[in-house]
Amino acid sequence: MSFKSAYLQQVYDKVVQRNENEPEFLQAVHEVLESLEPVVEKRPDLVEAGVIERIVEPERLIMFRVSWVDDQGKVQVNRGYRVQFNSAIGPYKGGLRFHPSVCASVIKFLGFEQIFKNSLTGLPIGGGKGGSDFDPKGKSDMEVMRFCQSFMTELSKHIGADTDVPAGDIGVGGREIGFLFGQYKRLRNEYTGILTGKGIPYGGSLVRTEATGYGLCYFTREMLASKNDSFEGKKVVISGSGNVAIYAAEKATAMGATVIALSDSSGYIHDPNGVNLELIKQLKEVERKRISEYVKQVPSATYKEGCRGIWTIPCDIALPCATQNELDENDAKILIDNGCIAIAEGANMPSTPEAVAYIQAKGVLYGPAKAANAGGVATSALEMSQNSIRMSWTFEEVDKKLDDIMVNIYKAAYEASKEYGVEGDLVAGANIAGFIKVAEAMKAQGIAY
Ligand code: NDP
Ligand code: 2IT
Repeated sequence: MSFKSAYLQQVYDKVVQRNENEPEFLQAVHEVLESLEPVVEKRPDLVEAGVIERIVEPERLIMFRVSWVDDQGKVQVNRGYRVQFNSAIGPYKGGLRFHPSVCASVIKFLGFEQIFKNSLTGLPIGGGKGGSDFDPKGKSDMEVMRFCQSFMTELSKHIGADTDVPAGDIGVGGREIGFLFGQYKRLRNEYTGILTGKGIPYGGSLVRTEATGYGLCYFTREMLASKNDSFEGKKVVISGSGNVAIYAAEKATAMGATVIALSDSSGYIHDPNGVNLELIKQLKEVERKRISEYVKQVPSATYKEGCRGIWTIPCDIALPCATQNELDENDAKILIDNGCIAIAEGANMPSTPEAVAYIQAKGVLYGPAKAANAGGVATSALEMSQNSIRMSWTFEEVDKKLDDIMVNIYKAAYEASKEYGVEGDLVAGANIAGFIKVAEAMKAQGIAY
């Protein structure tokens, strides 16, 4: 865990001291600081402006009580969070995650990653993230509504269309965004683009639902094209079966691949004929059922308990789209031994640092999350633009913009890796390209944040 630069070591040691019980946050910071070694050499002006010390400390972390009443009339209490990490290049922007594992460390790692991801999109959005340890699983629609209303009652004091614009993430989809938006409007009597991922009838953008998964495939297409290859005829394994996984599967299929496996936190399905996506959407998006239900309707497919086993299925391309640290070094070894040629991340930080090092050492194509999954937030920024001008663009227009943005992110990450002497290392390239823009803005704006 040591850095070549004594300066970076000192910055990191201080981050550890301040945040010692936050492993996910430290993991995310360590990865970015490692990438910044050549920047420290080349840009003493940024070091002098203290940009690196400042960027690892959130501008603000809000933590609040969310109390609500369940269907039995019993009072429940959850904890809510919003980290407003960096506003150098635009209003804080990033999703809300509702999952029992949510804690300050998880929210801070996600918010920190979001700074660089949002910068890479080329759009004017800063870094933020939020959520709660509330578990929407098994809750009725009315319970979810009451929770969302209570959550927004506090959150509304801290956000705004030009200040901080949340969206969805794990456990927060169209239903939750609708309840959150309704409550904001009720409290403020204001109809503004305060959230993204809204329904189409009330200010949402076409393609936002599909954007992260589609964008991931556009990015992966660029990686494959660098080796004169494509999705055509490839076998693809995708973890998760939520928003990102479903639309990654849809686009990979449209590009000529066969998606043979999907999972949830209980287990995974293997369908060598290619998963039936209409059925998956019905089970997951409409009925909110477990993925194990799939094999009841497709007897030729198999289901196995435990989500990690999905990486033992031989495939050409693996797209982790569930959660952090879901793919470790051993999983990476199995994938690569079985012939996998490309791994691109739909989830945030799904691969452990050891897995990333192994994949890169083997020369397998690797698309890091910050770059590969930036299509969701990029399309959120397009939703903000449409809300501001009170217009809506067609599906084709937004999809074309998304595709262009993903191509540009690939180029920016590749070019930065070349310029800083690590050609082809997209982890370093994405971190550096994302960092430089934010750092220049922080330097220009003076030292108070
Ligand atoms: P969803 O809630 O729609 O789906 C999450 C999926 O991941 C579900 O299949 C869920 O299974 C599985 N999952 C969640 N937690 C775990 C866990 N601890 N272990 C195993 N499986 C788990 O979320 P999204 O699809 O929106 O998000 C997936 C990932 O993509 C996250 O890392 C998110 O941060 C990232 N992301 C999302 C974007 C978006 O626009 N939505 C944009 C960029 C990144 P189960 O139902 O059993 O919990
Ligand atoms: O991790 C992410 O980029 C998201 N969950 C999407 C954030 C957004 O504001 O659309």
